[in-house]
Order: sequence, then C-alpha cells, then structure tokens
Amino acid sequence: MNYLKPRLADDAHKNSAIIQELVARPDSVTLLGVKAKIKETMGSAGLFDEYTVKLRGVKQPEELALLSKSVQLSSIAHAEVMRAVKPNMSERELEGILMYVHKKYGAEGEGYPPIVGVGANACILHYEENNETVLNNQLVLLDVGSEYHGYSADVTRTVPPTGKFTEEQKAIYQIVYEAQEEVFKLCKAGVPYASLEAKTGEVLAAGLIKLGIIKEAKELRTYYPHGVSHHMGLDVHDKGSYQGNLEENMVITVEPGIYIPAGSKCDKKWWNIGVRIEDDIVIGKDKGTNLSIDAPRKWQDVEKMAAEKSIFDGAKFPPLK
Ligand SMILES: [Mn+2]
Repeated sequence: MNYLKPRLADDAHKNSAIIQELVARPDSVTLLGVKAKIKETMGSAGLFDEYTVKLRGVKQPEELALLSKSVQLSSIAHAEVMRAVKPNMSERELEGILMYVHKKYGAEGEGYPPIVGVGANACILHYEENNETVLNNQLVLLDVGSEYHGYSADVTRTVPPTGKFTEEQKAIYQIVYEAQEEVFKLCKAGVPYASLEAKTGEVLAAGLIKLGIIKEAKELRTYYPHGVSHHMGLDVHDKGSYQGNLEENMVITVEPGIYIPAGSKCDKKWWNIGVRIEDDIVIGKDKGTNLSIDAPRKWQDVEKMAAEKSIFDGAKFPPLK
C-alpha cells in the first residue's frame, strides 16, 4: 500500500517553498529555520512519525530475508561463544568472538554497541565497557547483534563460563525462560501488543515470589526495570506501532530479564545474578517464527552446547616482549 499518496504527491517537494529554501541553501542554519516553519505549517514531526511507523512497522519480504540472515548469523555467533567461553576469559574476548563470526558472514558490523557483562556487570542495563578481565563462575550476559546489509539483529544470551549453571543461577534463568515461552504464544496477528508486557510481569513476579525474592508483584520493577519488546529492522529499535494489535510481518524482540545487584533486599545468594534472554520474532497469522533459534535457550541446551568444542579452543599467540 502506498501510504504517502493520499497526502503528498511524489513531486510535492518541488511545489513546497519551504523545502526549496533548503534545496537552495542546504546548511544547518537553513535547516533549523525550515524545521521551525514545517512545525508551524504541518504540526511538528507528527507526520513523519505517522508515515515511518506504517512503512517500517510491517516488513516487506525483502526486508524479512535480510533480517532473518542478520539474526541467524548473530545466533550462530552466540552459539560459538557458548562453546568457547571459559572462566579465565575476559568480557572483551567474548565480544571479539561474536564480532569475528559476524564479519566471517559478511556483516558490516554490529547494530548497537555490544554488551558483554559478567556478574555485577550483567545487572547494569546498557553496560558497554566490557572491561572485566576474568569471568570466573558468574553468569555472563551477552546482548550482541550484527548489522547485515542495513538490518540489525538483537540477540541476548546468558551463559555460565564453567559450562554449568549453579542452582541459584538456574532458578533465575528458568523464570526468565518461562516468561519468554509464555510471551511467544502471544506473538501472532490480532493480539494486543500491550498484552506481552502484562504476561511478562505476571510470570516474572510469580517466579520471584515463589523464590522468596519479592513478596508482592508490585516489587517486580526493582528486578525487571525495562520493557519486554520493541520493533526491530533498519534500526535495532525500529519504528513501529506500540498501540493496538500485532500485525503479520512485524518483527519484534521478546526479552524478559531479571537483575539482582549486590545489596538487594533479598538473600545474598541471589546477588550479582543478571539474566536476560532475547529472541527476534516474526509475527505470523497463527503463530510467530523465532529467527534466533540457532542460539540455544533452554538451560539444558546451553550446557550441552558448552560441552562442545569451539574453533577458538586453545587459541594461543606468542607472549608480548
Ligand atoms: Mn532489544
């Protein structure tokens, strides 16, 4: 459907005195003036939002093809990290493995600054330093996605460097996993977008109450401070509607998480556990399609992958003089 036709003709810019002003003198000062005039005459950037939300919220087949590749190659990179990770590795080394695999597949780079955080760092939202030099036995959270031919993946996995989850790590991981499973069931056309957030809150709160970490559902935001889903595509947080219902060929993330920094008002045994699992889903008529299945999600499958050999095992370089 051509959303632009009803209100703007293809050559409308030629008849617009305001736009022609910018064409004649394309500098930043003119741009500021032009923006102000557009705001006056057309009612702010609302029009831009209206069009891009429609144009970018629902993906074309060509876009789905590129986005699928971006997500798949990122998932393969995450699986490789599961095989390669060891307690004596650094956050940066893991970041390097992901970036190497991305480039091996021809990705131009990453769609956003990679987040690789172990233990306490996993509990910091948007941690980007990635400078912890030893992982030891704490969980590592990796939120890393490639940019492939303009399309951004957005995949998060949380892995135990020893190859085995501790009981506490597993308990938290399992709650996040179950929230994801429940939300996946809602990823189909006609379901209100807002219901995904509601379902996430329900499952995460019930899980934390069961473990005695919180007493009431309203305490959940302490340990789950972000949203469960966003549109993705040309931008990792792409334009798209958050009102109303999901539509076929929207592509969204499903990314519940629980983060328990040291000092939290709960048993110390939970401190410094941060878990997020993030998958990229194409909304279908009757069900969603998970584009990131090449990176295991079940804790049993993560441990199984960790037991496999990696091409990075035993990589050695000469010592520096
Ligand atoms: Mn995301």
